[in-house]
Amino acid sequence: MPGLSMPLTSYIQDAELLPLAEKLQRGERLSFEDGMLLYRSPDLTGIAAMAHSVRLARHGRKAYFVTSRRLSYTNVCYTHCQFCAFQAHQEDPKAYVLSVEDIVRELENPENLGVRELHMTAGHHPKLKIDYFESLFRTIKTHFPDIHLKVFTMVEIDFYARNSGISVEEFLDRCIAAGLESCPGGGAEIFDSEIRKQICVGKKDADTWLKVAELCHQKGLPTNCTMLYGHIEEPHHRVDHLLRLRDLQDRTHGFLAYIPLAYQNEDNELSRTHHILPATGTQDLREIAVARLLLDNIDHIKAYWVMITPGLAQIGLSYGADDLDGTIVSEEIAHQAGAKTPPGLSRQEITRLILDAGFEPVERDNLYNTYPVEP
Ligand code: V47
Repeated sequence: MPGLSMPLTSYIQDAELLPLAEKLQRGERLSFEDGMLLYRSPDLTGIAAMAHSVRLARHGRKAYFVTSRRLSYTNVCYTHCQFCAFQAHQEDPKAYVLSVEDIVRELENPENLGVRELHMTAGHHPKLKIDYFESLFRTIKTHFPDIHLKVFTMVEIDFYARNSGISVEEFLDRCIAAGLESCPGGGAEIFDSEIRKQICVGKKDADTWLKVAELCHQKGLPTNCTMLYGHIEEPHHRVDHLLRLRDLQDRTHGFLAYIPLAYQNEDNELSRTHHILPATGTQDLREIAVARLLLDNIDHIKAYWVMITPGLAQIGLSYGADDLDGTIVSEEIAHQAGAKTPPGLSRQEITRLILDAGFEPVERDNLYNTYPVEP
């Protein structure tokens, strides 16, 4: 990480943070204890100053976004995560599976004109196997060769490989050959096993998520990574989670971006069994800043407007984030769990958010190739 030139210490009120600022100025890595302090300190402005300095050193005033389309090919899921409001059982009237033709028809819809990234994640459907995905990816790539295919959480890869009776390696090789180009970062939740037992009993463990991510990276398939915060976890679970991501990134350099996911607390089992208040604005901003400071080897930190609102995501650009994700068009996972944000934003709306916050909008694809943004 490059050293910093700003006199950071002048922004810091909490003297406990000064050694962290000095470490950053020397280009040194922060520790587990430093991470705990970042969650404990009341001096959010000081933390923001450090995160913003790191962000400026890495990206200047650039703020990235993508013209994207979000789709979930099925909501049928037999994993049963307690925080999820999207899942359905096969017999449920709201259960659906999109056919290859449905997805092609959807992409032909004029509202998807100019889409550079198709981001697809979904449930664990017991009837879908490798041939569905091969056919889906080949057909999309034939009809829309310019759309980047960003599909599957690590747990979907693990599930659909087993469901197809093949190894994860073979599943990945066949999907890559059919057109898969990267993977979203979801499904990581919180790596701590005791918390997982309470929020996603039955879901594969942290080691599986990390092992599949490592395999993807070894095969040259970049992925993103996430953390679900603001439910029953404690700060030490979050620091542990972030440092496990950082350790893997040291080995593979395969993570493109990290996205903190704010727990949406409606219409799911966790919200029925626990009284969990939604994260506040400062908590959302702190998550972005802490990630920027601890994840010194992951280039891009997203402020995900769907879960924290466009206005707060815009402010997140000054708390360490360099990316506002994308236009999305339609989103189900957060909205079914109570997100009150719009289903999508136009390119003009995202550009305006970035310009108003004093940053330079840069349109990108999922591999961070960039494209000119017309005024
Ligand atoms: O996998 C599910 C999480 C993920 C809830 O890679 C919930 O660019 C909050 O992965 N409250 C889907 N979160 C979103 C996701 C994502 C988002 C933006 C960008 C990228 C990227 C990835 O959301 C799921 C799960 O981990 N989730 N339910 C909920 N109630």
